[in-house]
Amino acid sequence: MKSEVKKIHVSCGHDCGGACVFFAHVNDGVVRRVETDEGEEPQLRGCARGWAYRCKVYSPERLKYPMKRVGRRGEGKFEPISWDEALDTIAKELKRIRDNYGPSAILYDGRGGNRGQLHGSMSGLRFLNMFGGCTTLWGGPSAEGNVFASRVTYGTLSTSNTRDSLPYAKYIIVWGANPAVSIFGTNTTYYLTQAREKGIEIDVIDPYCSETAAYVGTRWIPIKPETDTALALAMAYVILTENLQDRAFLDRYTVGFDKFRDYITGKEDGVPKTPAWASDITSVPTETITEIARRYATSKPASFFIGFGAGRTSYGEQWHRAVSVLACMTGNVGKLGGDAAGFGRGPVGAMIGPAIPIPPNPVEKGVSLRGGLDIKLRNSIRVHYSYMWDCILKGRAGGYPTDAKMVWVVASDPITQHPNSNKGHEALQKPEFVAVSDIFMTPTARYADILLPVTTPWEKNDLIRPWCFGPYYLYLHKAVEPMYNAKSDYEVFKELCPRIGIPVEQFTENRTESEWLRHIYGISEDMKAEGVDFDKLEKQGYYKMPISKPLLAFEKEISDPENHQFRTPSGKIEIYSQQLADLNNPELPPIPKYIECPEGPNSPLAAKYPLQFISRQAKNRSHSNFYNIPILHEIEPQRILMHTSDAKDRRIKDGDMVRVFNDRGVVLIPVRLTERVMPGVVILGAGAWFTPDEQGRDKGGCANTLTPERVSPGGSFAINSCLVQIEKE
Ligand SMILES: Nc1nc2c(c(=O)[nH]1)N[C@H]1C(S)=C(S)[C@@H](COP(=O)(O)OP(=O)(O)OC[C@H]3O[C@@H](n4cnc5c(=O)[nH]c(N)nc54)[C@H](O)[C@@H]3O)O[C@H]1N2
Ligand SMILES: Nc1nc2c(c(=O)[nH]1)N[C@H]1C(S)=C(S)[C@@H](COP(=O)(O)OP(=O)(O)OC[C@H]3O[C@@H](n4cnc5c(=O)[nH]c(N)nc54)[C@H](O)[C@@H]3O)O[C@H]1N2
Ligand code: SF4
Ligand SMILES: [Mo]
Repeated sequence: MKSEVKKIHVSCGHDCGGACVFFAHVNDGVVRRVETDEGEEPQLRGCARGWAYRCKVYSPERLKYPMKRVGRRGEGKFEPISWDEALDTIAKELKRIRDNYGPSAILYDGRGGNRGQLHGSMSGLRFLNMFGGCTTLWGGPSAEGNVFASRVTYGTLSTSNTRDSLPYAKYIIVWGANPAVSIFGTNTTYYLTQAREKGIEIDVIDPYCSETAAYVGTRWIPIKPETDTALALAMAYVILTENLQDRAFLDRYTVGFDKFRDYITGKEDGVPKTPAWASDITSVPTETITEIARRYATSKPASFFIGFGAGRTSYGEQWHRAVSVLACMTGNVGKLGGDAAGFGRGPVGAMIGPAIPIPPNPVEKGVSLRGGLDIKLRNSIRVHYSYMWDCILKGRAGGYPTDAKMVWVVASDPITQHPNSNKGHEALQKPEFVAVSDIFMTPTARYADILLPVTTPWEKNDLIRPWCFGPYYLYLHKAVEPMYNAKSDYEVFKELCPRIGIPVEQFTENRTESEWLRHIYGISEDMKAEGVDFDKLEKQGYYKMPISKPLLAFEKEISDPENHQFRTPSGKIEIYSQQLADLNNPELPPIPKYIECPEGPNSPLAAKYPLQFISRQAKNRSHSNFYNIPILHEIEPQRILMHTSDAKDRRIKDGDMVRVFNDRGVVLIPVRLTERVMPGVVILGAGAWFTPDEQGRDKGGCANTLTPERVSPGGSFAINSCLVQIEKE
């Protein structure tokens, strides 16, 4: 008799830009094949990574049992041990370190490798805060400059319409974004395609002629990395001097435009921000600047599609602030087919808050960081992701809030994903104890003293929020039993409780996994306000909100300003921010300004390292996830892209092995010569695993071998402000 095939709802659960519907066909406890969303529109259809997910779950490289290190840190030599030994050792070290040095000596790097609301790193934070607290990290590598700018300008991160608003635009500028690869909400490219099919012009501003430019773009506008603010300011100049601005909108909804105008015209500093001025900086021709400014101001409505790439720069928040001002000058905020160009979270389906409840961190007692702009306060209590290595090396003597004696990495691969991997290698030699929980032997896992094997999202139940943009939620069902000896993170922390004196019921509240998920829904104001039918969500694995027309951000603030103020101190959109003026930091001016980057083509370092190096998301990876899935390498082999003219002087041919280097490290990698990247700029896909040879030269193609730890004044990872040289190997 044939055994029954069950269709179980699953998804990838990583931080990939999307959250798609998949069904695993399970028979005799094994997933035989997968199927994506074939249901009602809009379908949430998956990408190649989702289709290849079976290769991940059943990968022979899965960590199969807990292990202890027997070689040097980083060498990757381990010996299997029992779960009891692993958990007893971690419990002993946790207690020893807390009792000898205080809980702040435990540095917790819990990140978004798993975006589940129950499992992943959040359950660890619940556990550690019950245990006495820990030092955590701040400064999301994604878009901290954007978060900062959006809070200043709009007082919120929810600034975007639902994506189905895009086809209503008359003109779209995709800027520092590549949604054809980075997804940015599962259906984004679907709606951009609809716009394109309607004949809407889509200009793409990027140093790289991205997949989005190639697929839906009508024009690629190459720009030097780091200079986008200058372009935005010159567009403002054109709009202003040609009197194309929406004066009524500015008067009614914004504060401080007059101060911005004085800066743009040069009244403030003697430098008019003309297209010629910006052209010198950006290398975008003056005619193009004038033309896109006019077109953006006169096509009503017009929409920016803003990504995070240009924000991951030395003064990334200035660009984010500047594009928001353009959206205000043209009255595109709160309009169907328009866009506020803020952080971009959608009006529904955000679900940022509800997760397994995390008690207050005793280490942060008395300090509230919620929504605050005070970077000094943040740094006094947490460590910026970019500075994790420096903090471990220098500790309190270096001005950091902790002398980290224990590092626990959960759902994170900082050696690959944080800047300056070689410094990471040095730093991870120092702590007294390092624990890592992961699915695979990642570059960071190689440094663990105790390494714990965890389950993939197919081996547990969880809730997943849509990637910022809604309007839907996913309930992931367990499709197969945990592979080998793997446990979920939640299970790991639960089993640690009795070992360190936390009653298990305190951690579990006597809830099963599915009871937790229902509870998370129960405490989620968002989900209830949005009318999410939890029974339906649980049963079918996804819940698409029935919306008959696009939902608009700021609709009420725009239609009824008397009763709906913006959530800024002035109640209006802040082109000039008094909060920033009060910070009195010339690098965070109250109006957006262009500030030249310290590691760019005009800096002295360019004599030695003349090429600007940027990284971007790759279509075969979700950050470091999927790097070890061979079939996905075929989609996009890891190569550095270089303009043909830059290769000529260096006598480099397409496919040659080259050395990409600066003072921070060396990457050995094949080169791809192309016209799809600007001269003077080279670009690499992020997320390839750091794989040093005996001389410490990375052969894995890891971008962060080269990137600086610089943080923008608003908190952005400034990894796209990076200079390198390339030579033929
Ligand atoms: N496939 C895939 N998709 C992902 C992810 C992934 O790992 N893989 N990660 C997800 C996550 S967590 C995030 S935060 C987002 C990140 O989303 P983004 O940061 O928007 O994505 P990137 O690809 O890094 O950058 C977007 C574009 O910006 C360009 N760029 C870089 N520097 C500059 C600059 O100075 N100026 C301009 N104008 N453009 C510049 C790059 O060439 C790229 O085409 O992506 C999400 N989507
Ligand atoms: N140079 C450069 N660096 C970048 C970027 C860039 O564009 N360029 N992008 C930045 C961005 S936007 C981000 S968000 C960060 C992402 O940085 P990270 O969050 O560190 O990266 P991920 O690769 O998503 O996930 C880390 C690990 O989580 C593991 N994992 C997956 N599921 C689970 C689970 O359930 N439990 C546990 N314990 N582990 C699990 C994966 O196997 C993986 O090793 O990287 C940043 N770094
Ligand atoms: S990796 Fe992300 S975008 Fe691709 S199928 Fe999985 S959930 Fe969807
Ligand atoms: Mo991110």
